[in-house]
This record gives sequence, C-alpha cells and structure tokens, in this order.
Amino acid sequence: MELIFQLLDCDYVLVNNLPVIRLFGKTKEGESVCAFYENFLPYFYILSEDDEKVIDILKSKFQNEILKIETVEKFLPIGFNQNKSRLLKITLKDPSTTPVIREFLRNISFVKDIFEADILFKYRFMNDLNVFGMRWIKVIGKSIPTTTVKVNKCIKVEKIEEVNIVENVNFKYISIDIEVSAEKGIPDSNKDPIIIISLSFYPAYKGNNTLILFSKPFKFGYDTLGFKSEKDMLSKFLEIFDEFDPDIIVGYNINNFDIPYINDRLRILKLPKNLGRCSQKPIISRKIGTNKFRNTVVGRIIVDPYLIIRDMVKRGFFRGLKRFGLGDVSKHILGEEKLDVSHSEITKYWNGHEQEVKKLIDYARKDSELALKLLMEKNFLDKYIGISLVSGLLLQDSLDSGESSKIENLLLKEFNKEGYVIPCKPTDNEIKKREEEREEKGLKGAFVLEPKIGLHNKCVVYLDFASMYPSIYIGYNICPTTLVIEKVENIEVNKTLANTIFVSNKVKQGLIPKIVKGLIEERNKVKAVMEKERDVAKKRALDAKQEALKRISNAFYGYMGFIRARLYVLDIANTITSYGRYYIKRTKEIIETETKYKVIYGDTDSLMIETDVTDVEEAFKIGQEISQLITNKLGGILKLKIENVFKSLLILTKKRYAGWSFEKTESEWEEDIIMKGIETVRRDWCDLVSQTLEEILQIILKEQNPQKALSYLKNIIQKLQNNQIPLEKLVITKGVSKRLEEYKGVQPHVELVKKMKKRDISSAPGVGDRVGFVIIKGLQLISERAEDPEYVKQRGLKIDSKYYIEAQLLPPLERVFEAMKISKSEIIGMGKQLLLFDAFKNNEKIKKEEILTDIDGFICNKCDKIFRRVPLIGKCPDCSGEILFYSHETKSRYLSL
Ligand code: TTP
Ligand code: MG
Ligand code: MN
Ligand code: MN
Repeated sequence: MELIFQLLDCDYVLVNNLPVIRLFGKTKEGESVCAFYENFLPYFYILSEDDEKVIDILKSKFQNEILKIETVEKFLPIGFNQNKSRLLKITLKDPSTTPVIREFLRNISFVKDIFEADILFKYRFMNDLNVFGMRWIKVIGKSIPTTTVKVNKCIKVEKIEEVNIVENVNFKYISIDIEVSAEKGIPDSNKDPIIIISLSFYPAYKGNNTLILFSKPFKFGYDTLGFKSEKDMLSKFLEIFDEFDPDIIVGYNINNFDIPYINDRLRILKLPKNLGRCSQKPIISRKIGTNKFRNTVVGRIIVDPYLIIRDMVKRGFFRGLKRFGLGDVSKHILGEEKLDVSHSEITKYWNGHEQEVKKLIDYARKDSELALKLLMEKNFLDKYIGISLVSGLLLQDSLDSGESSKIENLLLKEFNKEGYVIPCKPTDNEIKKREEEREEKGLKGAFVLEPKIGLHNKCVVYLDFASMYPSIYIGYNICPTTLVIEKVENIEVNKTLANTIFVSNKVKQGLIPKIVKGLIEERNKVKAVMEKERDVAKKRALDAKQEALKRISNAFYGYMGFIRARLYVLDIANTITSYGRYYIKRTKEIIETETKYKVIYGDTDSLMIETDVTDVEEAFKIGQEISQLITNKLGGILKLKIENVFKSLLILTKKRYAGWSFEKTESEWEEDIIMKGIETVRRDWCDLVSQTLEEILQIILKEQNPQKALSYLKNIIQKLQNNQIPLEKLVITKGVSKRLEEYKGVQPHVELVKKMKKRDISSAPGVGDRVGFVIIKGLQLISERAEDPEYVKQRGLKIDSKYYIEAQLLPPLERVFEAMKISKSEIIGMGKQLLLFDAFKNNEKIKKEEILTDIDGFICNKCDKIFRRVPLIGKCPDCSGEILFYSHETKSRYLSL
C-alpha cells in the first residue's frame, strides 16, 4: 500500500524495548494517518585519544544499552579541515539512555569530545531520512491494524520519500474556551470546576459551527448541551473531540490556561487524559515559568492566537494595539466586539437564575468563535507553516520554540549532509569558559550614525542594505567550517577586517553561507509574491512569512555569539559586525564626497539622506542613483536598496524618529506615518495622550507646521484645565493580577479596588479584572487619588488637571517639541512653569550671560543645581551659590518678559 500525506507530527514509542517512530499526517482526501517506522536507532559520536580503551569501558558498563560500536570518518565542525577525523559511532537501543551514557563519558579523561548526543530522537530520525515538518511524504509499506492510535489508516513503513506538493491539506480546527467558577481570585484547578466548555468547529461538526457544553441540567437551544455534572460534561467533550478528530486545537490563551486546566480536571475526575491521536499518551503539560506552560498533544497541533498576536505586535504589526485581552484584540483586528462579563461576575451569573446562566453561555460561545476567526481570517498559521517548510521543524515546534531551535535544525541537516558532525549543547563548564573569553575579547555591535535632530522639510530618502549580515556571511565565505585556526599551506585564504582568516569559497564553500543563501532566495520569492498580493490579510500573512525568513537568516549572526549555542564562535560574530560597521561608515563617506547630499542619520545598515527636493518622485530618483552608485562602488558583496522616501521627517534622537513615508509599490505610492522608537500607545497612558500625540505628529509631518502643533497642544492643555475633556479620555487602565495583599508598595489601581470593596464588595473588580481609573484633585499622594470614573461622574468630582498635564501629556510631547527647539516654557507659558518639576539638563555647559525672554527655572551659578522655584533661603542650599534664571542652555541674572 502507498500513502501520500502532509506531515503534522512525529514521535516515538518503545515496543519490546526498541523505538518505533510514528509519523502522523493527513491525506489530500482528509484522512488522518499514522506511519510506523521500525529499526531506526539512536546514535552519537565520540572523539577520543584512545578508542580501544573507550570501547572497553563502554562494553563493560553499558552492555545492555549499546547495540553497536563502529569507527567512522567525519569532519569536525569548527575550524577548516582538509581531512576527516576518526570518530566512534555508538548505536543504542533506547533513546532515553543516551543522556546517561553521555554524562558518564564526560567524566572520562581520554574522551576529548562528544557529538550529537543530545538531538531529540524524532529530529534525529527526520534529519537522517530527510523528512521535514509540514512537507508531503510518500510512504510505501503494509497496511496494519492498530488499536494504539486513533487515525483512519495505519501503515508500516518500508520506504519513505518526499513528494513535491505545495498546498496544505484542509485542516480540521476545533476552538476551545472553558469557563471556571471560582469562589474568589484566580481559579484553582484543585477545587474550582469547569462549568462551561465552548467549542467552535471548522468545518462544522454534525452541522454545528459551535457547541456549548455546560454543567447544569437546563435546555437552551440547538447548539447547547446541559449536563448534570462536570464529569458528564467532560466525558461528552472527550467523545466529541475524538469523533471530530481535529488537526488544530485553537484557543485564546489556551496554552497557559485552558489546556493545563482541562488536563488537571480530567486527572482529578479520573477521566482519560488523551486528547491526542494516541490512546496511550496523555496530554503533556509542562510548566515552563510562572503561569506558563508548554503542551503537547500527540498528532495534533495546539495554536494560541494570543501568543501569535503578542509576538506580532512586538515586531511592529497591528500598531495601536495595547491590550491583549480577547475583547481588545478582536475589536482591533476583526472589528468585532466581545460580550462583556467580568471574571468576578461569572460565578454570580452561574449561580443566578436561568436567564443569567443563558447570558453566560452566550458570552462563552463568542469567545471560542472569536479565537477561531482570528486564526483563520488572518492566516496566522501561514508563517509558521513556512518556518516548518524551510527549517524542517514540526509545526508545533515552529509555533513554540525560539530562533535557536530553527537554526540548530538547519545546521544539523546541512552539516550532516556534508559529512560534518555537530557539537552538543555546551556544559556549564564550557559556558563559563565562553563567558571568560567574552569578557576578554568583547562582542562589538552595530554602528549608529549621529543624527541631525529636528524637522526635515525636504524629502529624505531611506536607503538600507539588502540582507546585510547574511550577505557578509556569503561575501566573505564566513563559517566555522572555513575558519582557519591551524596554519594551512598552499590554499587560497582571505584575511578579514577583524583579522580572522577564512578559506576562499573556491577551496570550500562555507555551510552557513550556503544555508543563508537558500533562506534569502526563499525570502525574496515570498517578497515578490507579497508585492503583487492585493488581499490585505493575505499580504500581511506573506509579510509575516518573509519577515520570519529574514529573522532566521539574520539569527545566524546572533547564534554564533549566543553563549548556549552548539556552534559558538565569538570571532565570527565579531567579524560580521566589523564589516557592518565598516560598510555603513564607508557608504556615508562616499555619499558625502561624491554627491552633494548629506547623510542625516543611519543605523546598522540604513542611511537617511536629505535631498534638496520636495517632490517624492524626484527624491526617489535621487535615492536610486545613490543606491546604484554605492552598490557599484562596494564591489558586489552588498546591495543598497531604496526603501522609501520621507516627505518630511522628525528626528528626536538616535533610534527615535517619525516620518511621512512614501513607498513605491507596483502601481502606486503607499503612504503612511512611520514611527520608530516613538510609541503613541502605551498601556499606562490614557487615550487623551495617545490621541494628542498622534494628532500632533500628523500636524508636524503632514502640514509641516510646528506652530500649529503647538497651539493644538496648548488648546488641549487649556481644555484640561477647564474640565472640558470627556472623562473617558482620561481613564487609565490596569489589571489586577494577584490578590491585593500581595501587592507591595502603593499602586493607584490597587488602592482604588480597596476603596471600591469598602463601598460595595459585590461589584468591586477582582483578580484577573481590569480596573479603569482617573486621578482626581486632592491633597493625598497621587496613588491614593485614583478614582472610579462612574463614581467621579455621580459625585461631580474634579480631575487633577496638573497630573494629566505633567505626568501624562508632557513627558512624551515635550520630547517632540524639544527636537524642534520649542521649549517647555513655550508650551506651558511662564506663570505655570514655576510649578513644574523639570528634566535636569544634566549640567550641560551654560552659555554666556544674556537677557532671557523666558525661563525654564532657576539654577545655582556655582554648582549648576536646578530648582523649580527660588530656594527659601535665597541661595543654593547645597553650596550657598548665587541663584540665577536659566533657559535651555543659558543662565542669566536678567529676565525680560
Ligand atoms: P535589517 O536592515 O533590518 O535587515 P537585513 O538587512 O538583513 O534585511 P533587509 O533586506 O530587510 O534590509 O538589519 C540589518 C542587519 O542587522 C541584519 O542584516 C542583521 C542585523 N539584525 C540582527 O542581527 N537582528 C535583528 O533582529 C535585525 C532586525 C537585524
Ligand atoms: Mg501535537
Ligand atoms: Mn538591511
Ligand atoms: Mn536596516
């Protein structure tokens, strides 16, 4: 029989003390399948000073564990070698004994090194048989019956080969959301039962898109099922799960909450714990941090949109999203609202009358629907499937693991293919040695050019090198396998800027350059498709995918300098960055000597060049000419490309700027406000701050009118003082993440909750809830003046405008205006200025005395200490120096208003 399927998961089990690999997948026809591969055994390598002695010891100590010892010839991974080395290859029976033998060998003095003794067995297999996660394979073998796995078809593998199919199978998705009734605080799985399980399906299950199970014997509607106990409900859940047989398990925050919770409840209620495609292997829920879990379900993949979205926001997607609750996220990304029930209300409704229970059920229904919608409508999985296809990792690992797993799998594949072995992960001792070396040699990073701060009204072109670090790897053939450590004769080598030496690629092409080249080519393909894509969601998915490929190819640089890497070569990391620094400086020099333009900023591999035109099209042409000039001059290793044109650009400091960007696509200019290092949304800001900052940047960049921006801000400040800003815009939100007693120090939202509890214990927010508050006028500390907006409205309380001006509005806005040389006193006006604390201008040299027309405050003429108001004693309390006015960088005895 022959089966062609897409590989979803892989694991192994022991049968008669020998491992059997299981490949789980799905066919085009939608059947779930499992292929069993026998006779694949774990192995690793030893480099020793005396092979005979090693063999003797192993034979006497591990007679039962070791199946075979043979000598093989392999290239060692670090340092250029013309010849292979003799290694011992140890083949074992049970993968789990590998670490035991490995650790034993580490203490043997004549064992010089051990290789590949810590590769996960499934990846050992997948690597050796050239099997990739999410790719399609053809398996030839005998059909076998089996009771251990829950799939449509099983096969015993005789032959396995890759098949080139690009499409994905039609996955079956189940989305899960549970509700728990907790007395108080964070639910405790030891005692708090699950009361509702909301399920959404794709495709529909028995005609239902959703199904809500709940543990009360009520009847509500066609898609709800009431049970008399939690146990009955969970049994039904398991039954539905098996019958539907999903490939993908979805849920919002499912990894850290729902799965571990369900797992615990199943255990406590003594129900079977297998949600996977194997009746013997339960869910494995490993705790990896406080409230953080890594879960495995055999044969299926768990996907948590919460983790995906959080990661995307970190990388600059979904700008403006600041809270990660399902409600906020759905509203921002899908434009869809979630029904609102706070954590503390759940138990109340659940214990209430039928209509309240009904309300809770509708709320739960929406949650599983939204999680599924987020994942499917936004094509979030595409990127991770892409990562699996190129790195070879299983989809679950592409979702869960960091950059280094991806890199290591690529390294293992490529190195083994070329006859090289890969080192084990470093021991604690090795790490210590690396740290010492690092201490001594250092790892120098990228170069940042000094920025020309301020508003630039002429077009600025943004140039950036294409795939800089990867190109340096390729251009100089940089790799551990080409690094010359021992002297070589009669071989063509290149000495680098960092004084490292690599053999030329005519002698031997480096393996990392080869891998990286493959990744860049793949990325360029994705980018080309992306640029043609018109569908916004698909385009964004492609963008995420090309970004992931870029990240993997760039991560080879970081990996070489990562203390826990298998292949750690500090000299290589340093070589890469020295070229990076060299090229950006050299480029600036060429531009400023050979063209009439100035470089106004640059970071790592990007340069901003101020043109003398205001027309975007003309600026683009200038940018193209400069890029071409540089690409030609630099001799073929790097390519400078034009990314976009800024019609106006405001630079605040290094790494902080905002610009009105125009990017050329196939047919038109795409226009956007781009911000780097300037956040317009932050969790601890109220909406007024975000909106004002956003608006002001718009006025500055699009109208290029700083004075208008200034009046806009002054107007807002005035409105604040006159109580004309709607209260909603002043609400600051914070979550209660633990019990109130556990908070140390005084925090506004915690103090408020305490107050609210005293007023009405039943409606006060509880653990897990978010609290919105405003700061009101009063004499106590600010943290004691947080108040519930509703309460403020009812009682007609006054908000503390000074707090909103000084602590919310001004800090971000002052920086913006300062870059345009508009001082704080111009923003606030003189009288008020004296009330403000000030950012000390870190004792910058104060210029010559002149008559000031406004002031920032007072300063001691002797020690330069700055004061908000004249000290009561009339002179400096520290050094008795004379007190003067000061403004910006000037101090003076004279003030004329
Ligand atoms: P980028 O210009 O962002 O990346 P790039 O030049 O590789 O790709 P592109 O074609 O999109 O311009 O960054 C410049 C270099 O900085 C990059 O080659 C490697 C390094 N870098 C990292 O090491 N880690 C990172 O996360 C990023 C973004 C860059
Ligand atoms: Mg799984
Ligand atoms: Mn670049
Ligand atoms: Mn860059």
